[in-house]
Amino acid sequence: MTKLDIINVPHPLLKTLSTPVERVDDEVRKLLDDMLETMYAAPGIGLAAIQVAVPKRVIVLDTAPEGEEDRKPLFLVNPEVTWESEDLNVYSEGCLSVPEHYADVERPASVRVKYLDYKGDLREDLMEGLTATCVQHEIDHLDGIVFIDYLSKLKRNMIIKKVQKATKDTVVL
Ligand code: GNR
Ligand code: NI
Repeated sequence: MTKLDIINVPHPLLKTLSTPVERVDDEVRKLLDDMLETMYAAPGIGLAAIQVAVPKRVIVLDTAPEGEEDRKPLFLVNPEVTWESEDLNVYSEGCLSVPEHYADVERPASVRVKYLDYKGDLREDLMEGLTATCVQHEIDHLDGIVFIDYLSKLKRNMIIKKVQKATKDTVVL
């Protein structure tokens, strides 16, 4: 497995629409494996392929607490929300492409998601709680949306400036 580099805002790729995968072959599975390693190393609870500069509709999730015994990663190819609850949830979201910034985002509390799994089988699952929040955050990435897009232009621009400054100041030893 290979740990990949994560791109940060305002990278133009983070605004692009990712393309559906035609079939889950070994190349897609290799991408899923590398994304999982990258997500665990970050560490994060979700990752969309576009965050590692690959414009495919592929995401990985694992919302189990870090250090938990048997972690259960979810691999989702071509995910689609088929139902969303009327009740909403507010969660203080973060993003590996917007390091060290957090903001409240309101989303449906539960969603049903249709997707192809690691084997390429079609599945549909009900997701709730943090998993529901996270899967919607990841599907947004596939549509070129980052959580800061839900904030005011002023807040968004301030965060982008801070991320740019922080990454410019990073000295590579
Ligand atoms: O690691 C992550 N944590 C998180 C917390 C609240 C809501 C969404 C997330 S996803 C994020 C990893 C990431 O950037 N995925 O795209
Ligand atoms: Ni993110």
